[in-house]
Amino acid sequence: MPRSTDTIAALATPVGTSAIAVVRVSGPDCVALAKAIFGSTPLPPRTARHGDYRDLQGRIVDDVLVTFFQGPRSYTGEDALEISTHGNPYIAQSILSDLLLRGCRIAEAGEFTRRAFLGGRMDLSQAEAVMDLIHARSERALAAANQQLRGSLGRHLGELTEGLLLVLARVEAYIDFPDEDLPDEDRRVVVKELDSVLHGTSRLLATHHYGELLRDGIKTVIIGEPNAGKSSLLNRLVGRDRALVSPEPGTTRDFIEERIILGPHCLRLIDTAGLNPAPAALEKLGMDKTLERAAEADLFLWVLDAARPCPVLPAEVVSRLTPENTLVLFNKADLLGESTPLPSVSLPALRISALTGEGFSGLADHVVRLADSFRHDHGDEIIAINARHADALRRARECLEAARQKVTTSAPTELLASDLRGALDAFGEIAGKIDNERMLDHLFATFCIGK
Ligand SMILES: Nc1nc2c(ncn2[C@@H]2O[C@H](COP(=O)(O)OP(=O)(O)OP(=O)(O)O)[C@@H](O)[C@H]2O)c(=O)[nH]1
Ligand SMILES: [Mg+2]
Repeated sequence: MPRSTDTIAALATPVGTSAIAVVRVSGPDCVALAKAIFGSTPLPPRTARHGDYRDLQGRIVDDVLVTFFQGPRSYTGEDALEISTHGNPYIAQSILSDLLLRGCRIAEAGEFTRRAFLGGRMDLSQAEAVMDLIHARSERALAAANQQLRGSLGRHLGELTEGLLLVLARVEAYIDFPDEDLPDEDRRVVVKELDSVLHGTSRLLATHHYGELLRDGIKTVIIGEPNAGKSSLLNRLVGRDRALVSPEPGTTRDFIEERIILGPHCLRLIDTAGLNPAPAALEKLGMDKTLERAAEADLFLWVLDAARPCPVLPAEVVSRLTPENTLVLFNKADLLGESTPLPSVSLPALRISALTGEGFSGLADHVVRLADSFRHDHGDEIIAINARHADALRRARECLEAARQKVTTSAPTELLASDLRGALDAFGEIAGKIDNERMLDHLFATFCIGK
């Protein structure tokens, strides 16, 4: 990998007043910079040193802690400095301006991580995990990011790649002998090995949905007839009066979305306009939005007024409700006697009161169980691929399926090998074994400056 010739610097903490701020520097000039700024004794690697930051004019800007990381044992793999200043944006800015005068350049978004990737410190799926780690909003999302950062996805892909290389070796042995066809026995072995790689690929691909849920939050749509207590439920789950509540049916017109943490999960909780079988014009507009949200929901909380007969919901909503994605909530339980029977429904149901909080711990437990069931079993590991991984895996699967077809129809081995190489390239893309500057620009542009 080419070594960077320029030294980059950036603020690694948010701009604002805080206890400390950290300025990060990486590149070949770090040793010289440290010497010029902090005096002549070389900084010992990986040891925090207290000292005065003196700018080019010799003025003390701040007393700081500086840590020198000697390449390759640093985040980027290059020599690097981390300067912890008092958390005053003016101090951090003064230090950055001084570093620029001394020849550094301001880092681009994600450039430190990009250097770590280019320097072989991590593969691309691990670089993405750094982003996931920074943005993780829930215990499960954090666990998945931590595992990916430690190479879980890379290991799974490594196994698939090895399996595929064996197949390719078997097939390529025959390419040099055009008169000899792949013997039937080898053909059978190749099909078996391809099936195993295909199975592994599909298993990884199946985790994409869970990956989306972990990264974006689980879209949990609250539905039900007008006045059932949907907004009251949202307010109690959010912990504040977020939505208007009133005894008048048809209070909520537009949908209202709030993120909440429920146990180890992050939910995107969406309160909607009540589903009224005979809506007035304005109510109808609100209901259309409810139907749109329902079409893309991951989970449903169907709120009913426990004292009223079970309402009829639109067929397009009912067809989406299953025991795996829906919890029926008989609300207003406080108005019922303990022994009052509830209407029977064919979906899991609970008695709750959005007014008193009755039944909410059972509600939380049930929703957590439903959310956990989206996870695909990979033993103790949480694999949750992102859209880029899914795109590459889909292409790999297409190539593998084409290859399998060719083996069974005795197509020329060159063509078979070409499909296998296509699948290998697609696997390689996930770890970043490709030379695609545009893709890297695009990917690292989503990082923050200083990361
Ligand atoms: N007693 C009792 N009243 C409740 C409960 N939950 C909601 N309510 C009352 O029921 C009425 C309707 O509540 P909302 O939360 O506005 O109902 P909604 O389903 O959002 O209604 P729309 O937005 O009109 O569809 C309000 O007067 C609430 O105070 C409950 O658990 N017990
Ligand atoms: Mg409402």
